[in-house]
Amino acid sequence: MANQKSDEYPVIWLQGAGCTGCSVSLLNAASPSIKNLLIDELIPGKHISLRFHPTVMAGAGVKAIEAMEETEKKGGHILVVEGAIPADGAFGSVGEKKGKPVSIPSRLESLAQNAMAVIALGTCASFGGIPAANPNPAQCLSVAQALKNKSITTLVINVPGCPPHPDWFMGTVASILLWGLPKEEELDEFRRPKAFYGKLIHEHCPRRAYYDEMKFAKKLSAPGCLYELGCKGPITYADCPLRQWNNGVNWCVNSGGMCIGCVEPGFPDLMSPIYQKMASQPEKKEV
Ligand code: FSX
Ligand code: SF4
Ligand code: SF4
Repeated sequence: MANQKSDEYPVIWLQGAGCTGCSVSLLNAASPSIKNLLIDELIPGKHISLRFHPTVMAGAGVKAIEAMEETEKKGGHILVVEGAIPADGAFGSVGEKKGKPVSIPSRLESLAQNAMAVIALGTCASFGGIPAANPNPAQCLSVAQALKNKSITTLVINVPGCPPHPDWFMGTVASILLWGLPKEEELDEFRRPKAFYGKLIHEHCPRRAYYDEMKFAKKLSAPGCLYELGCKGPITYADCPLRQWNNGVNWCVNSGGMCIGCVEPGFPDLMSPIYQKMASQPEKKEV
């Protein structure tokens, strides 16, 4: 259990345009579990204090917003953002000020100003993801782009995945608690921690021998490499084949599906049509 000598890291969790799958994925964390994260010391002598989370907090209404704003005023918190940032106005708000709803972008702006760091959790927050897919009706942006537009320079760490693996989030937070903010060389060109996103799926895939022998599956769940059915493993960087999902039970390719490139910038447009062989290797750009 966290004790009085334990260093406390306040965390505010903001939800924008997403499906809450990122939170659900984290709730399924096995080791450490969500209980370890919220109640125990994530690493000896250090624990996080989750001050605001729309899905899991017991509080609601004005009191919950006050708790968030008090934390914001003190500064130094870790801001976790789940979901893309829609245009100002009618697409979503978080609490009120003087009886008027506070839009998601304006809430992001004030919460990010004094934060120690921003973790953009999930592909929507990291790169725009599904809400920003063509025709992007709510004009969604990634967190990094939304902050850049407002000249806010707080460090943004992208932890993409639709949804992200719980370990990718836990590991990123644990690393901040242990060693402080990541150094530039620990993040890739899309601000993803290399520790989790440094390996190409295709290089560690158990079906790779089929690919090398050009033995391609004709349908999903059949043996063989899934490349001709549309697998995006050759352009996707994540450690899924090694880490696996659901507490190490299985992962997309091994379960007979394929990698749809869910951690990459431009997903899902760039990876579409999902169930079609890639015509060429698309160029990825941060949104
Ligand atoms: Fe996006 Fe989170 Fe995909 Fe969903 O809310 S990363 S749509 S799984 O869960 O933001
Ligand atoms: Fe590469 Fe996908 Fe084939 Fe695996 S199934 S070898 S990741 S193309
Ligand atoms: Fe996403 Fe591909 Fe990993 Fe599946 S294998 S979770 S689609 S990166």
